[in-house]
Amino acid sequence: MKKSVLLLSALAVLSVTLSCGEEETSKSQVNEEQMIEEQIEEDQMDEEQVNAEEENTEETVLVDAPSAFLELCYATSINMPESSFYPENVFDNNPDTYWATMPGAAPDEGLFFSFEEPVIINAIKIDVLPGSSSIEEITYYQLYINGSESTICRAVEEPISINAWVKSIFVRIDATDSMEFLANGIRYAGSLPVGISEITLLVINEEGNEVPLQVQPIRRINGHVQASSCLEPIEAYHPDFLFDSRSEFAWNDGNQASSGEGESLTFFFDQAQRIEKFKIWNGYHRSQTHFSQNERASMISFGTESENAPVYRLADTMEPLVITLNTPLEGRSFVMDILEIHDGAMYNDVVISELQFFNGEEWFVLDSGGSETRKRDVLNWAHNTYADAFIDKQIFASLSTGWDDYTQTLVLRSNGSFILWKHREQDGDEEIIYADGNWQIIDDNAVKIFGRLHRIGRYSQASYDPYSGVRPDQSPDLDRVSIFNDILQFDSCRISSESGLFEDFEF
Ligand SMILES: [Ca+2]
Ligand SMILES: [Ca+2]
Ligand SMILES: [Ca+2]
Repeated sequence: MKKSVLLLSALAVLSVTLSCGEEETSKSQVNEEQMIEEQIEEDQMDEEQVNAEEENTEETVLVDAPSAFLELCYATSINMPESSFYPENVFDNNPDTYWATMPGAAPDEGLFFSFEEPVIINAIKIDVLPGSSSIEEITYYQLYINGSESTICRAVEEPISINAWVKSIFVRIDATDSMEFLANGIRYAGSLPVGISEITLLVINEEGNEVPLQVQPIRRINGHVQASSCLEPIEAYHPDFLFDSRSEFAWNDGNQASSGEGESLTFFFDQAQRIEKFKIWNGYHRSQTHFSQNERASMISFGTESENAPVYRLADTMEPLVITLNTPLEGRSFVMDILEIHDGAMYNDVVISELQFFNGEEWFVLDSGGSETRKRDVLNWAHNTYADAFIDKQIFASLSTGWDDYTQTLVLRSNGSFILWKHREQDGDEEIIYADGNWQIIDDNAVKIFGRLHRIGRYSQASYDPYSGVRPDQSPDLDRVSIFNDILQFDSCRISSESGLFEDFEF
């Protein structure tokens, strides 16, 4: 609870009304009507674009059903084969398809999605998979609406009230059916995945009725991407990260001594594609610090391999940029040449975080299937080391002495990402550490973690009355995001931080 209170006050930027099971009054009717009119237009466009050969044809939207395009959609953990368990399965109106985590992965895993334009969402209904011999059941989850944390909700069948403009939602799994609430160790020690079959977003349609929003996914097209160079370790900066829907994972050029001018990306699709526009998350979106310290592309060319490609200028912003091509292109391969860059304050690496293409009807990305190969390599390594005990599992540690209390969790995932969270309250001072990013193997007893470190601290003394729940000054004394790395040493029962970032985890 302390965690929720502090995070809410420190992180909440947008005011969002959210409650588990309670109804709230709605927002501006005018805005709703405008939004619905736009959605109707989108629906009519979609209706014209129905292709009988494409899958999901039977779920194609009715003319009067409000719809919205996804901008990003990813899951922090995906079971293999990944193509069977993609997060988009929660939006296909089919209860038999679902997103599932890697076996044993549950607490702190989640599913993120954002819309191109904010949508007024009345309520959200999340259908978790019931427990069985092959599935562990989710019992509690937490919603982050537009990045703001809400209270933890029990996984029930009834919709949860939202009543707000929604740009993004992250559903974080908090607890599962057979989880034990240990003070230290792996609290979900089983080896089953958890899953969600459907997420239904309820909106008000033109007639004033509550109806499900038809969510339009980003299509995945098979192919591969080749970069002129890639920073080591490649598994942390791979060009596949251009298309993983995670804006904080990016491709970095590999020539550290020289600028990114002259670097290039070539996109190969298994079948010919039409491209009218592309959307680019230019620079490193892991944090504002990552963005400014690395290079961004300022001028690029984009075309098919056989022609003189037109040149486009890119603004220096963390907002995604939509570039309409001078002439629509068709082909199986396309080249993006980086001609000029915006200087990085620290590094000579040009970075692009995310790319999408538009074919006139829908947005699509390139799916190489490479993440599964990299995941299998990590699992093979783990199976021969003590890491086998904790890979993909949340490790929990806590201590409470009255004057020094802490809680911390760590997940090292087989997909090469990690998340570390720590809350400490010591003699009236409070500090939260939130770190995430990539990790790489050093040897059979050590890994290196690196990425973003967010520290929030409040060091006021006796002025806080814990019973009032209100602080005299809500702004934290420390709120800093930095680039960091650390070495984690591990053996058969313990993980330690070389830099002292966290207390030892035991498992
Ligand atoms: Ca489904
Ligand atoms: Ca990415
Ligand atoms: Ca470079």
